[in-house]
Amino acid sequence: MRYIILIFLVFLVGCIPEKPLVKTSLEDTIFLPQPNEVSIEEYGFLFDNRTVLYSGTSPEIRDIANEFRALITKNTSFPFALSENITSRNNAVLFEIVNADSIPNSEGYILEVIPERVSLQASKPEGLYRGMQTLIQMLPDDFINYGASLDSLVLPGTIIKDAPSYEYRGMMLDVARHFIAVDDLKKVIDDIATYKINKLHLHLSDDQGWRIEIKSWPKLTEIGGSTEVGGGTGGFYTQEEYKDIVAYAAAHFIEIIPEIDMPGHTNAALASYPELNCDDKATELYTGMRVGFSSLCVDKERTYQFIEDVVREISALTPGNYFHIGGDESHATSAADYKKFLQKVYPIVKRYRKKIIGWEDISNAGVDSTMIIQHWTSESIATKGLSQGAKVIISPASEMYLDIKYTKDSRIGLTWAGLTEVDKAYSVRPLELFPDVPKDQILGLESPLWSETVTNLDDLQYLAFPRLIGHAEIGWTDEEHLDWQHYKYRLSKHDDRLKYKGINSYTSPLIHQVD
Ligand code: TNX
Repeated sequence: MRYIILIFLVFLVGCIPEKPLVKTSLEDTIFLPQPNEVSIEEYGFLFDNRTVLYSGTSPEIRDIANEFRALITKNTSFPFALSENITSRNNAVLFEIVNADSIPNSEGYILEVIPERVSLQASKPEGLYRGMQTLIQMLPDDFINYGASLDSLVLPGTIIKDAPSYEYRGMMLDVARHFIAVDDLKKVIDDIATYKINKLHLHLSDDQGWRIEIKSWPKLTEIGGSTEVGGGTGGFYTQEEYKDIVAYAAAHFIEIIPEIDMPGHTNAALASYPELNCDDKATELYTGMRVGFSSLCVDKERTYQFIEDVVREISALTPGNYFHIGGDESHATSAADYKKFLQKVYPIVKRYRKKIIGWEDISNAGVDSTMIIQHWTSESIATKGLSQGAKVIISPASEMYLDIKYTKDSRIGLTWAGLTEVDKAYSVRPLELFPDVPKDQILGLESPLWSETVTNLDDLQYLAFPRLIGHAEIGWTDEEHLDWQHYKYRLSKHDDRLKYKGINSYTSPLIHQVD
């Protein structure tokens, strides 16, 4: 009897039709950023009714796998069942955590697409998440963009071994000059995650607005949050909303970095509380675009209580490692006061166990090797900070400021740093900027979007895309693989995906011209 069953089973297995081998190429696949090691396999992976998705038992990885599953099941009739335990490595899509010895970088991953399986491996969930973005970019355009219902779905054969060049790959949004609503912020998070960006720095306070609720200083948002550049109604994030943003970003493996700019860029606070001013008189709210006219009162103890309260409340809401203290353009503070002020602020931030980031200007007040300076305009000031052991985030205005106009005809944007077409934005090379600095002192890159001229999501997207995509590639892809012609070609083929995602990007003549 046993034999009969066995023979029957062997017969059954024999009846399952072999999956046909499908020849594929990577020709139509557009990677942005370009992975660091890509090899081509002759045959791709064909999904069918019996393809199973494996995630293991960790809820974090199940969530990542489920995100991929949702994409596949939306446009196919395949059940693509999710299973926690691996029963077969055949006809399977596997999301797996492996030992850090084989994939040391926490964001690194190995993606193998062969006829038998799609295997995505990483040593940490963030590596799987980054790898999943690569995998999504391999899905056919018709499928992703137009939701074409497919009976056959093939992923091109490849083996990709990938890891980021820099650990810090960020975007900054100035929510102070013009407020950005929570839903718009979430849309931005969705979109930047595609390009493997892992930090979102929020510039939460400036002369024109204070944008985060501080329970011990409620007038900051009541008064300081009530307007913006141009005199609109402004706005602010309640602590609950901020927590929601932090959680939403974390689900995209993006860390939120809060910035409270000080001692300058503080008019909104000075207008909210008379006691923060040396003369005890509140300033008027400000809705213009000038910089460098405001300063906290450096000699008052109350100022440091204020800073401590703000740092304490925001740090408690922010699980990430960093706190950005601004420190730029403090033209209304004397050099001596500026130094005195920052030397008192550093220990406050350190007490809340946050790593200090400041604009490169803080190098003038002295920095140490636990701190990070953000380079934006002066290589010599940044070099001063680097020689004191600080690390640097690269954001040179002329290549990386997303608020600078593309051409003189751009409908919005500023021009103080020149004009930044898409090719210029792609030309930043961190190692060339600071050739004498070891690579590990360069933490990474960040693209700031100041919002003096940005009034809505359309404006934001127009200035950020596609320049941000180029910066994301420079942060991820090793310098030896960066190539403008190749990038330009990929960007030109990427337009449809941007449109499909509802990203109102700038169409540059440079990208669409043939040369
Ligand atoms: C300079 S960059 C500033 C901002 C402005 C920006 C406009 C920096 C640290 N400060 O206050 O919004 O230029 O491009």
